[in-house]
Amino acid sequence: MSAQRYSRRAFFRRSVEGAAASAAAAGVAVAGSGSAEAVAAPRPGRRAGRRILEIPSICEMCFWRCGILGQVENGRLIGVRGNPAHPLSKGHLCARGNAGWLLHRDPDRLTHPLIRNGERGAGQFRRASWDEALDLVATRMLHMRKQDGASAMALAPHGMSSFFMQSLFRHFSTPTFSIASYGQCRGPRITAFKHTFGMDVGSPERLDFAETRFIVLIGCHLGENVHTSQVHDFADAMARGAELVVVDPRFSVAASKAQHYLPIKPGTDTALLLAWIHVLLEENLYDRDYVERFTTGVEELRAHVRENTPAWAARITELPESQIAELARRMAAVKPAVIVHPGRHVTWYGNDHQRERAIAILIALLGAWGRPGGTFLPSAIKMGSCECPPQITPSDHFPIPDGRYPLAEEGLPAQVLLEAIITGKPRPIRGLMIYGQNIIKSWPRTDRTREALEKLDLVVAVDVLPTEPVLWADVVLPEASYLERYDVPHQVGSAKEPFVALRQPIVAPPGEARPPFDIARDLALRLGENECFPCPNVELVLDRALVPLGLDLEDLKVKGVVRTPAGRLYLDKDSPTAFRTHSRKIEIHSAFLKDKGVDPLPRYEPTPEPPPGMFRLLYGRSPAHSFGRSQNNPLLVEIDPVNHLWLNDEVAKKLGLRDGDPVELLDEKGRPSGPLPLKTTPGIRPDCVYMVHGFGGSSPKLRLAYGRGACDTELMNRCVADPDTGATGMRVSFVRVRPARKRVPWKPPLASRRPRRKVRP
Ligand SMILES: Nc1nc2c(c(=O)[nH]1)N[C@H]1C(S)=C(S)[C@@H](COP(=O)(O)OP(=O)(O)OC[C@H]3O[C@@H](n4cnc5c(=O)[nH]c(N)nc54)[C@H](O)[C@@H]3O)O[C@H]1N2
Ligand SMILES: Nc1nc2c(c(=O)[nH]1)N[C@H]1C(S)=C(S)[C@@H](COP(=O)(O)OP(=O)(O)OC[C@H]3O[C@@H](n4cnc5c(=O)[nH]c(N)nc54)[C@H](O)[C@@H]3O)O[C@H]1N2
Ligand code: SF4
Ligand SMILES: [Mo]
Repeated sequence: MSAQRYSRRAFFRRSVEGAAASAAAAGVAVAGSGSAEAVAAPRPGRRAGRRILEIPSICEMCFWRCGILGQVENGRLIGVRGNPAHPLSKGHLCARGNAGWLLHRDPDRLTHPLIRNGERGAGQFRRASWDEALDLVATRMLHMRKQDGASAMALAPHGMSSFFMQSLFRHFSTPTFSIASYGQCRGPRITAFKHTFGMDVGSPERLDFAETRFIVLIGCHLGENVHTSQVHDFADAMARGAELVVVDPRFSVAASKAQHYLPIKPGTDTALLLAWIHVLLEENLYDRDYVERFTTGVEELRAHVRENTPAWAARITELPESQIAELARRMAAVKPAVIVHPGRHVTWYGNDHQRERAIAILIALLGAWGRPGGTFLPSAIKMGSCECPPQITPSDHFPIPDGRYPLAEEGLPAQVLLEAIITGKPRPIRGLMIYGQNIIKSWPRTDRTREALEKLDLVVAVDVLPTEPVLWADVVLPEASYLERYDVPHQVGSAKEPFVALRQPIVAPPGEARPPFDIARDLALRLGENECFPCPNVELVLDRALVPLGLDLEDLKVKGVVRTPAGRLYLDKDSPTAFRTHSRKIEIHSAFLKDKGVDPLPRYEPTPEPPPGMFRLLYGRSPAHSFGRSQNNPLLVEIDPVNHLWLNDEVAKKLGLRDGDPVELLDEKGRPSGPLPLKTTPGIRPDCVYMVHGFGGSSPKLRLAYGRGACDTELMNRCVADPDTGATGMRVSFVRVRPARKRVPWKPPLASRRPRRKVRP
């Protein structure tokens, strides 16, 4: 079945079928030396006698990593469905997960190593052999290390497949990593929770939707932000009668389900949180037993928030004072069964660590950490030490100049990396390997990113598609996609049913694309890092890692996922009080932070306002897309072909713009965005506009993604780093709106209308 013949109806039917046909996993059998295969049960609408093998693996259309069953007929991948045995998907996949298999046969896939033969950035390449490409990378890396030291080669990794390359870089050099999942995503949350509770809230977040009575979403737009099981858990909690507060300048899908919608002034959430904390303390509504037993520093907090009254917060947030106070009381009435979702993409205004600290402290005051209906505790999973590659602790760290970002704990902030490339200070960085991260679309200030890319002596891209940063590479290494490779085991202790799942190849990669272990090991050998990968193949690595579970790779290939024993989910009165913080308590006031020169209690820091005639640029997710990585998928493009610009309807009227008009945005330097259709609505505040991130592709080699809609990142010519963690605050750019000068080049391209192209093997 080709992508072209795949109608939208069939697509939806597929997801419905997927949920229903849970019997299929029962017929598990091991097939010779190949992958484990299950024979699918006969399905309605399918020709009798078709033999479809189902191979369990893991989705990577986003980082939730649901369980999939890859369906193979006569050696060809014909689809995927949710693995009913997998705790994160329970037989369901979202639109992206269902459509993701088309990546395997995307006609624009990278299939051979490439070496640049034009200007840097022009995307002109010639085909090369793996030997030639890896020799070139290794020679240049060795040369740079000799000339400029061990931190001269940096890595920008994202996603599971980069694990092996990260290990190699730890062996080869001072790890100079800039990781999107920290710097542009969860960093301030990870750090804030670590310094409050001794650990992060986890991924998946350990939120106890099954027992909760009250949910607070701050920004976090569940329903548009889709993580299959979390959205299901959220919907179930609502069906059971949980009360929902949504705080968002935009009337999101979640807001439409809420009893209490708070259209907050952007960037002022910390003030709201401090006022809630104030009410809990002043009215003695917090969980006193819990706070006394498990926490430290509440008296300092009490003094600290004395002035942060609901009236104070009302002026800042532009929300009603009475509503602010009342909501704190309602939360307190059902504590500890309250989820205050810490959010996931939290790098907003550059004061984000303090906002996340305020959320963590609110959770502590409600006694909701480690308690039913709040947050449950993680379970430990004992895995083999993955001796191959052996994990080493680096002896050196890349220095961050001027004592900035004292809490930058996981990698180098992007701006420090770029500064070092551009200025050579505090140490020169001359090479960059971009591994599964689109640094052109996911880092603001694209001009600065491009300037840095121009300066480098070596740019290597390891990717599956010719996305924007790939065009800047000197050497392109095509990786096998998530459907075509093994990765390290996916161990999840932060679920109520902890588990270990396997990503395994469902089909062979196209052309000469190679799996990540092979790429990293072959490069390691060329760099003389022979001890980095003592195992000759990834199967052996996985076998060793699985030993403590009493499993070997063959078992896990068949099962796809195994449950591991759950630990204690909740704190109780006999629980030990030792948390993994410096004081062994939940740190409301943190002496450690104070020592580091960081506010020991959260403080509200205002963010600059848009000048007259301009709007703050806000962005979020479409349920049918993942950033830019889904934009070349014909089924997903059919569901959601273009992003819209949300603009307040009264404002639109004043500007003479109507719903559906093609508009464009101008950044602060007057540079226009791509055209996109206008959505006028009362559901957004007048001071901001909103669009979905990921559209507006600028790589002509991605034929479906190219030039469709507008790219939020191209408009972000400001970013404010969080002073504590260095994470990239990106809701600080302002834009103007005007009618589009160019026609909106958008025709809904039914997948069936997509021009037929030769599909490479
Ligand atoms: N379908 C889909 N789902 C995804 C992803 C995807 O690409 N596609 N990506 C996944 C990833 S990696 C992440 S990190 C998450 C991100 O998802 P979230 O953690 O939900 O991200 P946010 O940035 O909090 O959510 C955007 C919302 O914040 C609102 N907002 C903007 N400014 C403010 C403000 O100042 N205050 C408040 N209170 N709200 C504000 C916006 O209006 C919008 O509704 O989504 C994940 N889920
Ligand atoms: N403007 C703006 N910037 C943002 C965000 C935003 O909402 N707006 N969101 C932020 C957030 S929360 C996040 S998590 C980041 C996400 O940032 P990224 O991870 O950079 O996002 P993607 O667009 O998915 O880009 C991933 C790159 O990896 C490639 N890729 C996909 N699969 C594979 C694979 O299996 N192997 C390899 N080697 N490569 C692969 C894709 O082709 C693409 O080039 O962006 C952050 N930056
Ligand atoms: S939420 Fe969707 S895209 Fe993300 S892993 Fe699950 S099925 Fe895949
Ligand atoms: Mo993210």
